[in-house]
Amino acid sequence: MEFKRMTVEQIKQNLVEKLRSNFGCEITDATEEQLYKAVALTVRDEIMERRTESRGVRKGTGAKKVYYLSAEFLVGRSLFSNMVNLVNEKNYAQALEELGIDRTMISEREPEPGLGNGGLGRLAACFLDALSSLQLPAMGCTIRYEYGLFRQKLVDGYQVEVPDNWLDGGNIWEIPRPAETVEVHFGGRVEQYEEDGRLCFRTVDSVVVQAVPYDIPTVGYDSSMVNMLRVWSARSPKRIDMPAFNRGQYVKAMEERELAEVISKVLYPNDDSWQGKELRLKQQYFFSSASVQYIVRDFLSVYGPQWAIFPDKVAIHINDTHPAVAIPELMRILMDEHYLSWEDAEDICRRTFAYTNHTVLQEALEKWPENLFAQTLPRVYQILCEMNRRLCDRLWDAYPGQWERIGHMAIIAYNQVHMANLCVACTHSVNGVSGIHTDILKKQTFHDYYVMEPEKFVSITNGITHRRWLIQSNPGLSDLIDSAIGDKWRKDMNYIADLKPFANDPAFRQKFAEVKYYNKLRFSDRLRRMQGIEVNPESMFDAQAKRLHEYKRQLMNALGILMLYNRIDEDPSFEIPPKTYIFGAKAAPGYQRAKLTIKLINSIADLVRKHPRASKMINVVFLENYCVSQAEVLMPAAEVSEQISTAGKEASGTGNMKFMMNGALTIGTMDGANCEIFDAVGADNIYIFGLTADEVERGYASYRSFEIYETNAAIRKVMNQLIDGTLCPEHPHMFQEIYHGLLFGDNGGMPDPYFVLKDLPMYMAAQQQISHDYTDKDLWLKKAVMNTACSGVFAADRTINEYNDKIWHLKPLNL
Ligand code: 26Q
Repeated sequence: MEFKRMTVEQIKQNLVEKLRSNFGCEITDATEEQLYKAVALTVRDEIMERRTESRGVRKGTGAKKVYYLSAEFLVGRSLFSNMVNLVNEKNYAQALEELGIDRTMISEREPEPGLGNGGLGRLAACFLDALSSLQLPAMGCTIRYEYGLFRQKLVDGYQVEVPDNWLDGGNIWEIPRPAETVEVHFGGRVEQYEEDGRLCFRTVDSVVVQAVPYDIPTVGYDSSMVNMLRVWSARSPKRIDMPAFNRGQYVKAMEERELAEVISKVLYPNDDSWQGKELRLKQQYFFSSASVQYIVRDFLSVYGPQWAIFPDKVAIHINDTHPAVAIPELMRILMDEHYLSWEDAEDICRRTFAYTNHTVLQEALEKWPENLFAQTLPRVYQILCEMNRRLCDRLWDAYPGQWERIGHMAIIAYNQVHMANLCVACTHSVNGVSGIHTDILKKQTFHDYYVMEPEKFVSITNGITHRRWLIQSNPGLSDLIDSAIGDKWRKDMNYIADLKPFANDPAFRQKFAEVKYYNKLRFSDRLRRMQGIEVNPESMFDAQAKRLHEYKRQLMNALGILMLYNRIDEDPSFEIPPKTYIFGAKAAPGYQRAKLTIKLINSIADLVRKHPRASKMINVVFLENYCVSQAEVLMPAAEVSEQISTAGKEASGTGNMKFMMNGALTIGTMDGANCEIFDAVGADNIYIFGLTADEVERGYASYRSFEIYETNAAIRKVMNQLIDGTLCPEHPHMFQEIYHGLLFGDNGGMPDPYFVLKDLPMYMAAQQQISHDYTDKDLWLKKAVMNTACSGVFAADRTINEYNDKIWHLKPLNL
């Protein structure tokens, strides 16, 4: 189907009209912000137009729909990705140029919604884009955090957090739906009563919070499909009838209002680590309950109370355990509000819900104190107790007498509510996010469940939307690909494989290199503009960009650079091709070790900068405030992608895919989706090193990092530099705790639990191989082209098709 697209003339007219009607100004006297808004409103019109075109087809088809519940949706900026998905970015570019409006300025005027921490939230956003592009009916559901993830500033090499007030200038993309407000209840107590001979339950004396929805449209690529991201905002119902004349009451009412509205105030900045905060539990219930209430209402409005077909019309996906409370909430609504039996409600829930696990780190698994749960959500807690009682009965039949195993599998045990067990026990599908991750779920994390219900466990490797991560962020490479193989890959990434033969075409490789160089210049310019840092675009760009965590081992990268520095310092004849090491990473504000690692990286950067010879070969830069918009400029510029987590720890990784799609070579461990990247590109086009997950597992009993310190002089030297004042003469003990953790362990734990020193020599050898190969331009470019050409399987479209075939069973709408 061919869509109506706004012509250049129409865009220009529309834009001028928007400026006049919204701001009463002309192009010449509009502020940058007004210009941005006028462009965004024009694009929004085009999306809504597209939606109307296909509305008739969509209504009343009785199609099944998936609701993707996620505490995070890290969507990034929307303006240019919307232009891409409308397949109209060239007309917009021309219109802006003819009006003399700077594209980069317009793009950077848009606030980035930081409604997520990292991988999990970004994955949800990629999925919504793919769902719309594949014309599958879907809705994303999350919280409208007033403050997203903090903005990171670097002050004297330390991370400083600044609030992210992204909503201050208003949000062009959201459509408020106040008429669809629902109520969510907290606290109170449960009363039983009888009605028509039936035992009923109601909660009294609870605090009511209103959930107000806003919809953000996601338009599919070259499609009229528009799926909504529904974001819920918390509001107190007590705002109009405040007895203002009574000052005491007035203040009290205001306080209550604050307490209710704090629920959607701020995103918790933790990533892969869990804390039992009451407010966090309230956030989870707030958006889960509001979403489930909406889902049930919507179902009733189309099908009436035909509960038997609910699972044929509705799929609810639980993105990690954060929305797991949606399961007992649906039980509650079906039983307490619609009088279904326990058995029927339980059966509907099992057939409706599916769960994705994103971590095997024990410290990241959500376990709530039982009494907190009982007080905050009394009725839901009652239901959970009954679910747990029935579950334990079944487990007792399967594992008679095995108390410890049953306790380990229970929803409630040892005064804790175990959210992952709730999800595994009460859904019809549990999936991991890469092959190795799913294996670990089966063999370790959920082994006892796996032997009971092996068919419930599926592996679906993550994917990323090539529309944002290639077409939008790397237009140079996208045009080059078109010129070689046509543009079919834009709609279907399987066609990118047609690029493989071009790895052997010298003319193509040359152009590929030119695009990469252009992207490095673009990155360098931005770095100069934003941080006043100069980098050499002729140097090799080596990037590690992801949240800061010990298991991701930014520390190993940093120590490796220090070792290289030492070699240069000791041996005047030693040379390597110049390298720029780029770090981008936010640390959770309470994670001291992660924050100290940021300071260490910046201290090493300073040391290198002061060395006359080392500074010619090495440059270390820390990219401030790594976020989606930064990634869009970094990924296309990188040549080496650091994916160096301790094997067995990184569930998948998705940055690894973004880098390789843009032609960077991976240096990595056999962990997460690195294994799939290895399968896709072949051993010649990736640099694998280090312990395997099995070796790590065995190593816990036998590994002694101190032996490495004693026998390896180069490692001994960098370790000593952590505490001898080399890095920070004013505070020689600054990095003492890193030193101590690596050699002696943190408060009673094992030394170096992430095997940094163990893998370091193999890591250095792989880096050396990279330096060697990089000097052979042809060889290197062949590998780089092959990485892009083999990236088809990492398209989110492939991932979503797998979810649909294995779990949701939706039919694409024929628009
Ligand atoms: C939980 C409770 C309280 C506060 C915060 C949290 C919380 C928030 C976010 C816990 C975990 C997260 C995020 C986890 C995450 O991003 N995991 C990553 O998911 C990616 C997508 O599947 C994978 O690629 C990464 O490997 C995995 O680390």
